[in-house]
Amino acid sequence: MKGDPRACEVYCVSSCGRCLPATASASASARLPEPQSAVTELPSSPSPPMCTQGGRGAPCPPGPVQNRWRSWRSWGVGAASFLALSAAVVLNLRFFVWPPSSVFYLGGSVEMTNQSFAADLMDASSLQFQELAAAAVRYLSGLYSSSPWSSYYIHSEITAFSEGAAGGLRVFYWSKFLAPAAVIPAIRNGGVGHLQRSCTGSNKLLLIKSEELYSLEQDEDVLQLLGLEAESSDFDDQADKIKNTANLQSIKWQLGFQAMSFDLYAKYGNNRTLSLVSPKKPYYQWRLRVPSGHVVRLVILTLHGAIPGSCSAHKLSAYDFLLPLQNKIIARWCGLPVSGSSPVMKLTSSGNVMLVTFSFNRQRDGAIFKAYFQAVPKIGCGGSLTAWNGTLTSPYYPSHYPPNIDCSWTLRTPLPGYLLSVTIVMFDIQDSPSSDSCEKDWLDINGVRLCNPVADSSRKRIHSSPVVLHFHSDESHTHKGFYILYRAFAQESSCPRQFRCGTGQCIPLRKVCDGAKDCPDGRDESKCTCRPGEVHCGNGQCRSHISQCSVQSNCADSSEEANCAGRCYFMCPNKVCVARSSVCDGVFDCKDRSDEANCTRALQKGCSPTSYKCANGKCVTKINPECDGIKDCVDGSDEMRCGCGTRPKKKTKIVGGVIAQTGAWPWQVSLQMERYGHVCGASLVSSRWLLSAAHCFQDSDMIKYSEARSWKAVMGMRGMNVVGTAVATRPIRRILLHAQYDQFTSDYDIALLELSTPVFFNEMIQPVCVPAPSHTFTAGTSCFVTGWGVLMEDGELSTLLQEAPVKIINHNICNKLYDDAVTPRMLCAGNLQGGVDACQGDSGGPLVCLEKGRRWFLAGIVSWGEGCARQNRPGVYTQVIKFSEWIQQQTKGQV
Ligand code: 4AZ
Repeated sequence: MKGDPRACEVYCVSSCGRCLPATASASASARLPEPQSAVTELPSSPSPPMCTQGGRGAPCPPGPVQNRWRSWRSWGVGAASFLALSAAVVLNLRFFVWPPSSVFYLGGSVEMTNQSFAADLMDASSLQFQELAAAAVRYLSGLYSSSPWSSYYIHSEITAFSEGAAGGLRVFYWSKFLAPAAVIPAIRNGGVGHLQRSCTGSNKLLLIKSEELYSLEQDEDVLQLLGLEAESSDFDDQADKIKNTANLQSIKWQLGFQAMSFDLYAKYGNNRTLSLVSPKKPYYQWRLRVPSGHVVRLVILTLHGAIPGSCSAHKLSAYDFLLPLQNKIIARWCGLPVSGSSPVMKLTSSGNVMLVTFSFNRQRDGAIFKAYFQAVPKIGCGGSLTAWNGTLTSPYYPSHYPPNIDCSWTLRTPLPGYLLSVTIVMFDIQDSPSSDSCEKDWLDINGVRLCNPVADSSRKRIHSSPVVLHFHSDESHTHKGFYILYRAFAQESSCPRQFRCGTGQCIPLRKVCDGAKDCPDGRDESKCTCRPGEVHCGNGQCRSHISQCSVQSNCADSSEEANCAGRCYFMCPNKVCVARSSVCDGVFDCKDRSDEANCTRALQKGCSPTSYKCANGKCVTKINPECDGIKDCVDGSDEMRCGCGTRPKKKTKIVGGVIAQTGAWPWQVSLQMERYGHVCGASLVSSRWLLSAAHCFQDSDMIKYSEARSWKAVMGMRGMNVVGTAVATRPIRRILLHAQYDQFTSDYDIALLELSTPVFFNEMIQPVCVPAPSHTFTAGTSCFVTGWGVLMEDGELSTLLQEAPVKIINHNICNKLYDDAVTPRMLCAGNLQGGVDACQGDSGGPLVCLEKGRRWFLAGIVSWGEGCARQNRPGVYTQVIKFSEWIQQQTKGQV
């Protein structure tokens, strides 16, 4: 590969053959086929012929190669006795001088970058094959002869060519060595560095770029398929067998060297067939090739007549290389009697070649094996996924995953505050021998490594976002892989604005680090790191102890004031302690309303919390005088900005709601992102401004929710993405988040969005009235929440706008239900029996109440809640009256 840092990879030499009492270095040099190293003129050791044909599966015609083979064999049998005799003599004389040597093989591949693949190179008898093979052999000899173990190198043979990854030509070869056992590890270990240096060399024909080298097992099949001899006195054994066997066919069978090879190439879009009918030979191999940038997919259709469980009877193997190397086996079947109409198995290679071999020890009749292969574009794996739900599979699932891959995925929820449930539906990967260590193939989910079958109880796990998965397959044996489902769900549904114990139990935030163990596992007190003199706020912050129970509330959630016992900021007559932030906030916390009496804060400036302040500074004590059709302020300011809150079109999901009539809620806005569609709701409050929830615009690692240009506002719409004539879409110019928004408590969950250009009002598009700070929405009043949010927890978004009637719930009652998580900036609405509520996707949308002047006022902004429509878990909204002044300031009075 061009610039590939892995160029010249060299792998361990790990196997050796039978030990021979040979004249190690002398013998090895004598057999070197290269002129520079030949000492004694013994015949070189060509491998027996492998019949390589153009892919049609025709029998190999007799020819010069076979003749050579015959002469080689007769030489071999004769030479065997000669060698045995001389070896015995040499052993006697020299055993104590030279240590015994072993034959071993390396199988490998190199890429010639200045050559390219051609059809002729699948035919070993072609001139082109022979020329390039000779050049490659010269290269290998040069490589080894300049290495410290040159004297152990015997020779190399080229077995196949394929398209290289770097656009060149890949050459597959094996090399033979004869070395004393003590030297083998040195070759194995010391070889790497040396080969790496040497393989940058080139000659006229070759520019070598990358190299792979593997040990070649002395497995009977491997030797036979490569046409290699078992380096031993086996000739004697075989001769014995011949003597005892009458049938010639059987003799041939037992002698081996009977492999037949077929070379096939499939372009993208073609299926090439492999079949074996009435096999006459003990070894068959198909060298499959596809264009570079593709992988081989082998589909095995039939595998008949096998003897179950017996690998010695026959076996079918698939390799991720063009040589039958043990460590490159993708899959192997030993006599599984499988057949039928559906594919038996689908395998995938990691590169653009695959070797399929079939070996028998007995001749069989009838169709044994049918398969086809095809080129499949190579896909990358892994990546970052941000979604509400989805699936994740091993590469090419349900085909077997390829060997030698590493994939990393990061799963994230689209919005913060959600958990991810990850379910393993199917898991079939190469087992590791020991269940503790996953050494072969494995899937790691957030640091937990899986490689053996997964128990049903462990299939589903809940994780916080992000979840990191890593899949590794080693270079051999692949399986079907895995199929995983993931789904994001609201964290709130387990512990809304509360602390979650290790046991899953929820406790109020204020009980965290309060010195008393509230969680059964003590987790609430386990990470209390405040310094001496500091107090722990419920949200995890540390604040000076002096501020506790003082006029200055320092914890964002006022939690430090919740346990103020005798040092209460404000004590109601009935001994209820009221936090500083709840005094004079417009909400009656004391039964006798004393916490809202005598308030001197700027907000009220001389007016009581419930009295309306006219533009001239005068107060009106009438409840909700604004826009009621009656002039209450002397300056008429209470009826001045009242072009809002009407539904011109209406003459007359939200969970548990109904489909809204066209034009029923003309201030309802859908906030959409280009890639994700509808994400949140909003309310139109003027021709230029929308109100929504701050939590809709919190960035995740993957998505910039805070970028105004990612959003568009769709107004005048009822059916999601149904673009009626009244529908208006506007890009967002800017998003103004409340500076005190706290994503952990959802306090100050409000945002203003400025449209890039003003929208024109019509009967489908109208602004809602923003209430004055003095406006009261009395508990028990029935109001409406609207939106396209999900129709049930974990359900789908609604396609038609939904409306649901919800009642305003008393602040104190709601706070009891939510363990004090409802701040003064929040308002609860719903039905304590459950059944009706806002839900995911409604966030940012309006909670509106109809006031006396038959105008609709924005009481709340959908913010949070524990699940949706659950009993005693009402919806929690941002209380708009708390932000009336902020809205005026931010929009410079445009609302
Ligand atoms: C949300 O996740 C959400 N039941 C909105 C409202 C509620 C719960 C969740 C209230 O957008």
